[in-house]
Amino acid sequence: MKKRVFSGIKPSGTLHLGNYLGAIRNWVADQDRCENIFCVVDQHAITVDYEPAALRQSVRELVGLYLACGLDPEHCALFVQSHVPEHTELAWLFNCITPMGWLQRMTQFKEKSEEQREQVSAGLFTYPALMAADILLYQTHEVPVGEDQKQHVELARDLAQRFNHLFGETFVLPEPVIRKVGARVMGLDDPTKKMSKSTEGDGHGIGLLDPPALIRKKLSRATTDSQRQIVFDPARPGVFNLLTIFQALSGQSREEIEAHFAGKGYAQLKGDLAELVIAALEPIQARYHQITSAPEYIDQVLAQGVVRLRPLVESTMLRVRQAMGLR
Ligand code: ATP
Ligand code: LTN
Repeated sequence: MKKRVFSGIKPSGTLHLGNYLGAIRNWVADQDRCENIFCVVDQHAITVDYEPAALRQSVRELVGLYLACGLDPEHCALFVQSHVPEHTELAWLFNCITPMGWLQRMTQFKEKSEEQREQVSAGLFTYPALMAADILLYQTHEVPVGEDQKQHVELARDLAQRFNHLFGETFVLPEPVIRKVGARVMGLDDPTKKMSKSTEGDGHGIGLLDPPALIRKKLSRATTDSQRQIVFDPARPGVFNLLTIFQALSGQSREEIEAHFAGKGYAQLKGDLAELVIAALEPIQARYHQITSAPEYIDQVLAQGVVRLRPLVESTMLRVRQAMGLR
């Protein structure tokens, strides 16, 4: 039996290289071996300040990028979270059995609530219960994500265990799947912070739709250091990040890459890396423009995803409602 895989991305801005290397690329690579469910988690995107029109636009862009990166609707159910209302129903039920202390420990909440000085919503706090609902609703075995989401997937697993203990065996216990290379791509402007869709600044991230000239410019300005040797040294985060991106895209070993750059300078590293990134993104961008020129196609893929998932959603929810005494 194939393992069932679930993952999702927030439509909170244009996807960057970190989202690609940490998440989507790995989903694509494993799609033949697994039963795949990939979601655009729009209800997670509304936990912080947002613009409704921009959200609507981002949802479509994200689905277009899923397809352009190589997710095949024949092998994957692709859908938008809010189109399956059971996600929020299950999230409420989970809210009622999630200890406050578990949520208070979440590092993403601590970081995001500091950014949202004006108003921190209750939704931002209970965000992991909704994420657990996304995952557990589909009886998921594996959740491929970047390093930053490990804590949330572990909370989902703990909740599944807690539910099974309180109400009887109902949920599969999911596991995070995190690749060794590319699971935490750092910002080009500040290599001590992870590359994020929602971080402002022209030189922060490389967008999957960035044109070649912009990619060259951003990389040429990436923060490095005043040393000379081009080696994988975690104590030198700028150079380490550039080399890690190089490793993820070239598939070469660290030794091969260090040998390639021996005796060369940062300008060469940045230039070679730019060409590697451009070559990786070019086919994605071409497919994206082709897919988005026929917008009905995206609607059709999304509708098909929801239809395919219905039986599984209904069978889980029936068991959950009965187990909790709601039926
Ligand atoms: P936001 O800035 O709005 O929080 P984000 O850029 O962090 O967005 P998410 O939608 O939270 O992106 O993440 C989507 C997927 O990409 C997740 O699996 C996440 O772990 C992964 N991911 C996000 N940022 C990185 C990164 N810098 N390196 C590797 N993987 C990442
Ligand atoms: N919280 C994740 C996005 C997300 C997700 C999920 C990832 C929401 N639901 C279910 C994997 C599985 C994030 O911020 N990147």
